Amino acid sequence: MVSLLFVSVPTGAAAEVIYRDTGLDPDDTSGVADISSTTRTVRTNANGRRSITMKIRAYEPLGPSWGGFDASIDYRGGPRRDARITFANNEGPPHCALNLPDGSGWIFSARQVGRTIGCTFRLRLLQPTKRIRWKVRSPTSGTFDLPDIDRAPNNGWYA
Ligand SMILES: [Ca+2]
Ligand SMILES: [Ca+2]
Repeated sequence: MVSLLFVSVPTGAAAEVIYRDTGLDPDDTSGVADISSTTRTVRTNANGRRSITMKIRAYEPLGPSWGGFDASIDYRGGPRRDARITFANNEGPPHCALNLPDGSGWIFSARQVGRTIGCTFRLRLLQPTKRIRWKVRSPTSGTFDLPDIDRAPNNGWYA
C-alpha cells in the first residue's frame, strides 16, 4: 500500500544537523543519469522532530523528464538493504517513493533544481537503530531494471 504524504519540513536556522555524509562518484558514464554526489543529512528541526534529507546530484542537468534513481538504505540490523527509495520525474512532478520492508510505502514530493534532486521526510518512518548508509544506482531509464547506467559508489556503501 502506498500512502501519499507531502511534507514541508522547516530547515531554518533553528534546525540542528546531527550528521551529514556526502559521497562522491566519478564522471564514469555518459547521459543524464551519471551520478556525481549523494548526500544524507539527519537533523533535528525547530519542532524537535528529526528528519532526513536525501539528495542526489548528477553531472548533467536532470531536465524536465527522466527515468529515476534507485537507492538502497541500510539502517537496522545487519549490513543489507532494509528499504528502497526511488527518485523520479517521469509521471507527474518530481517525487521520491519510500518502500519499507513491511510492504508499506510513502511518496514524497521532491525538490529538483538543475542537477540535483532531493527529498525530506520524518526519520521516524525508518526507526533507524544505527547511522544510515546507502548506495544509489541509475537503472535503465524508466524501467528500474538492470543493467545499471551508473552505480554510486561503484562498490559497497556510503556510510
Ligand atoms: Ca558517476
Ligand atoms: Ca559510478
